[in-house]
Amino acid sequence: MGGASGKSGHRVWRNARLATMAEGAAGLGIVEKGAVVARDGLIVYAGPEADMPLAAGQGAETVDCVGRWITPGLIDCHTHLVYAGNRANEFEMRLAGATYEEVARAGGGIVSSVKSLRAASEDELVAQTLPRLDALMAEGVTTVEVKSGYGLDADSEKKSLRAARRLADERPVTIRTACLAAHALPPEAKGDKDAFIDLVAGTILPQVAADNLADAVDGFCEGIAFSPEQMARVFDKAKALGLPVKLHADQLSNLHGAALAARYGALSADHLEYTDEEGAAAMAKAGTVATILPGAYYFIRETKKPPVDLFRRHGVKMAVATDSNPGTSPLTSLLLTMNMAATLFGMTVDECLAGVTREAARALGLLDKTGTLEAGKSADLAIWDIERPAELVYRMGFNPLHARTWRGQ
Ligand code: DI6
Ligand code: FE
Repeated sequence: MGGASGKSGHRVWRNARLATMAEGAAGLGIVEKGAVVARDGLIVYAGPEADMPLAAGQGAETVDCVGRWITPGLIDCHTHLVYAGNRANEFEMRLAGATYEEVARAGGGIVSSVKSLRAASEDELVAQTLPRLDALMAEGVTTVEVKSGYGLDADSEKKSLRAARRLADERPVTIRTACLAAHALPPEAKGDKDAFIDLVAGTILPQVAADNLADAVDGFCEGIAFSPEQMARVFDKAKALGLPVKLHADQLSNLHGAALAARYGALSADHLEYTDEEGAAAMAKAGTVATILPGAYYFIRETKKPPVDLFRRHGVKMAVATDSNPGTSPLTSLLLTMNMAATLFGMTVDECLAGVTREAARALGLLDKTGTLEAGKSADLAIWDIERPAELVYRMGFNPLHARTWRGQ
């Protein structure tokens, strides 16, 4: 919108309604007659237009928002965005009545995505991922977390994380990466999970860390994946390498993954359909964010809902994310994800919007840099053609984004 930004990247958005999402402010931190000033990529002022310091706006390019709403740029804090091909064939098999096991025996499941990813070049991975990233960005997303986990050997995990990092060269967006080598057992491991965990902790994570390819270490703690003891070995290595951890926990059964994540001071524990009160209490104490993923719940027709009420009662912060992946959540709309979180899990509009802004930033360890409209943070904004914030959660398949700004641009 408007022309090119001023020489110093100095811009004012005025005549706007703000949902600042600032911590401690009531609800969405609404400012009715608001303005945001950005300079050199950072917010220098966000608040009532009448209180804007004269100096802040002087000489800036001015954008009249004509009453539009501004929220922080949206943050998708849990995706498996980098993959090759898709699994629409498995979707058809399941619709025809095949079980997950039958699909897996027919060469489907995570292993089929592993085969495709290993066969793809880094360039092909970037090219295949960009349309998915573009779909997210078209709805005002300015930060995306991207996991590996379809490589499952050192070279393929590194290829996938390099492809993820390269997305940030191709598009104006912040990319955070997580190494999810402990996602599934590759065929060559021949059923030996402990030996594969040795490979993850002894070889894959050290190589990934040496090349600075991961901002965090993730894992899948589940009967069909890895046990809490095996995940603890991965987390011990992550800690030794100085990397924060997060966990796919209690998605299909209660292995007390949430409590495990909390014990390691995890940034977040994700899914959590089967998490119990002990797990919620442990997360609250550790400050571990609960990342709610309604896309996977919907797509695999899960019936057990994550205990949102327990999280509320214990004061666990909740993020909301797409879990975008080819097997259980082929979803690239954070707006639709919010609608699902509200409709399926009873999350409020305020919780959904906080979940894709402030709490998603917290889940990535980025709350000091983005996630709210406050001075000192990155000028990551989404500007919406809406009358009230609830419209962002209410609609299904409609995109009211007017403009998007990343680091002031
Ligand atoms: N939980 C999930 O739902 C996905 N990964 C995970 O840890 C499944 C990913 C896939 O099926 O490709
Ligand atoms: Fe996931």
